Parts: sequence; C-alpha cells; structure tokens
Amino acid sequence: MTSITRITISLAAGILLAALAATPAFADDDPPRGGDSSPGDPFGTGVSEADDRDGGADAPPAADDESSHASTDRGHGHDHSPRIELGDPRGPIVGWTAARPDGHAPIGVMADHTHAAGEWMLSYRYMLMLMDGNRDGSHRQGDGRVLNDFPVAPTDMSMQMHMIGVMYAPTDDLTLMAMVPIVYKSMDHDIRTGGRFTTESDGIGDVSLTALYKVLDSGDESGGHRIHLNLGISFPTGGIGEKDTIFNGATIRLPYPMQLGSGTFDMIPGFTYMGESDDWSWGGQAKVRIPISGHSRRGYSWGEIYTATAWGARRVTDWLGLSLRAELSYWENFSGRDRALNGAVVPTADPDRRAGKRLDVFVGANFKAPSSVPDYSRGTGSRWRWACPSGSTTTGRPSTPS
Ligand SMILES: [Cu+2]
Repeated sequence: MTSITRITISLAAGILLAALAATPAFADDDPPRGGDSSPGDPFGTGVSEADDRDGGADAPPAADDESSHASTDRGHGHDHSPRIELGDPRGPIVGWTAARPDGHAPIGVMADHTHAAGEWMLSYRYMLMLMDGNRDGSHRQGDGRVLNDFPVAPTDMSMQMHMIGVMYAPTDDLTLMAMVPIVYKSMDHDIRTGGRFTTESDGIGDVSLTALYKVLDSGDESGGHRIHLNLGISFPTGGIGEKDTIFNGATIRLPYPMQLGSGTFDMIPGFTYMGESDDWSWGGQAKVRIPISGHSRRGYSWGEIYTATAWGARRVTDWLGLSLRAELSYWENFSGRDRALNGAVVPTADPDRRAGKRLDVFVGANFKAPSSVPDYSRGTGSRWRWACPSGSTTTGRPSTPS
C-alpha cells in the first residue's frame, strides 16, 4: 500500500521587479517613458507620450524613431518598461512582447521568459501548499487504514516557501537565473496507540542556477512566438539531515518529505514556448529533474521528476490578465535509502513509496503596475501575480522547486 499525501490547496503569489541597467544594448528601446516628469506630463500618467516623443528632451535620440521601435520590440522581448501599452500612439506591437499583463506566464511557472541584453530582474514569490490525507495510487486511504499497516500515520502537511530570484541577461539570447528558496514545513501524525504529534523543519532549500537560451523569436503585428531552452543545475544546499522531537521525546531524523533538499546535484533540462495574439497569450513548458551525482551522503537520491504545463491567458485590460493553467507531474521512486529512516514505522520514511503522479488545474491573474508609478519611472516596472488551483488529483511530489 502506498501512502502519499494529497495536496488540497496550493497558493502562489509574487512580485517581479525589473531594474534595467542603463547600457547601450537597450538604452534605445527603454527610455524612462510614462513616469518621467516631463512638462507635458505633470502627473506622470503617461497620457502625453506623444508629446514626449515630439519633445524628447529626456529620451535617448533613437527613441524618437518609430521604425527603430518596431525592430527593437521584436528583439528585446522581456521589457518591463511602459513603452508598449494598449492604445500606444506609436502604433502596433511587432512580435512577442512581455510588456503586457499576460506577457509573463502564470506565477507558478518559473523561468518562463528571457531578457534583453543588460537587463536585471529581481523576483519574490510566496508559495503555500496544504496537503491532507493519504493515497494508494489514486485511491484515498483513511488514517485508520494506514494505521493498520504502520504504527504512525501522517495526516496532513503544510509547506511554505519564500523564493528569491535574480535574472540577468548577458546577451539577447542568453539569460541567467538564480533561485534561492527558503522553506518551512510542518507535518501532523496520528499514532496507532493513540495521540498525535507534529514535526517541523525549516531553512534554505536547494539553490538553482538556470541558463535560458532563446532559439526562436518570430512574429508580426498580429502577435508572436518564442521558444527558449532551459538548462538548470540544482545544488544540494538544502539540508537532508533535519531532525525534530517526536511524541516520546526522542529526537529523530525526519522522513524524506520533511527534508529541505534532494541532497544531490540535479540537472533540470527543459524548454519553454510562449505565444501571443492581440488579446490572448498561451504557452507551455516541459522539464525533467535528474539527479546527476549519484547517491547523497545519506545514501539515496530522488527519482526523476517530469513536469509539463500549458496555459492560456486573456488580456482583459492593460493592467489585468486572467489565466487558466494545467500541470501534469510524474515522479519516480528513490534510489537507495537513508539508513536512519525505517519505512516500517511511517510510510513517509519508505524510499519505495515516493513515486506518484498528479494533475493540477490553476486559475490565475497577473497585474501589471501602472506605468505612472513614480518609483518605477526610471525604466523599471513590476507586476504582481497570483494563482490558486481549482482541482487536483494525487501528489507526494518532493516539495522543492524543480
Ligand atoms: Cu525576468
């Protein structure tokens, strides 16, 4: 009998903040428009952009040329500036652009976009997962049923994650991304002989570095398409020797799902596609997480984790996009085992009860900060995104970003 926790609620919210360094690589397509306090735009509303363009005192010279915008729009996709808005007097958008509320994937998708040369981006995400109950395959198992086979049954688990991300693009085709997760986990248990107890762990998770390499960037006035390759490496920075005290006062090694990382170097190859039309956008991402350094010092490694997701989004206004996303995951059992854990006591300590699969459906919203926010008037922008699922099936996936 497998015993796998089921995720019933998961929430993600985040803020993406771009700080665009003033290098020549994009100075020509990212003047501090909209928020700058030019005489024609005393309230920083951006409504007098046509005046800016004519006056142009604050803008680099190249920004005055419409044709240069048409070409740079295409080449510099991840642009957080307010340059391209609905009703922009400059005319049609050419090709794929990030400068719209649905120009980024739903918040749960990492590494969805690349940047133009010289751009930096800082992001913060908060994720909450509440998991409840046990499953054997896709069949729910009552706690009593689990206690028939094990002296201890996990009943529910919560995980919170704060994720700090930094992106930098040395060239238009190559973007580098670092992600640092900070994780809080808590798991409740029932004891066969009566009683309950809770274990907790927290700390830094597995830090990852990802190279995003753009291989397709095409489009015209009616929309565009982009594809990039993702090549990530996850480092074993998350603890796998976490301990806590249980009901009888003993301090024990926590079972696998309560550890903070994989304990191994993992490779995460994948690819991402994003497409756009006037009011719609869509995309997909597939990736796999593969341990590449053999067993960890505790004597095991995770199984491979396969993830595929696809989404569609509608631009409702120039600041709001609504999305629907599905994600399919499949993950294998562990190789080896941690000898400090006894899988006969609690199913979460069994390396052969780790595998599973899961389908999630998420609804989400992206908010794009108005271009007139004064703090962002120097060529920076921000957006807030959140998503929550409307349904799910089985889980048990190791709860570390992959
Ligand atoms: Cu970014």
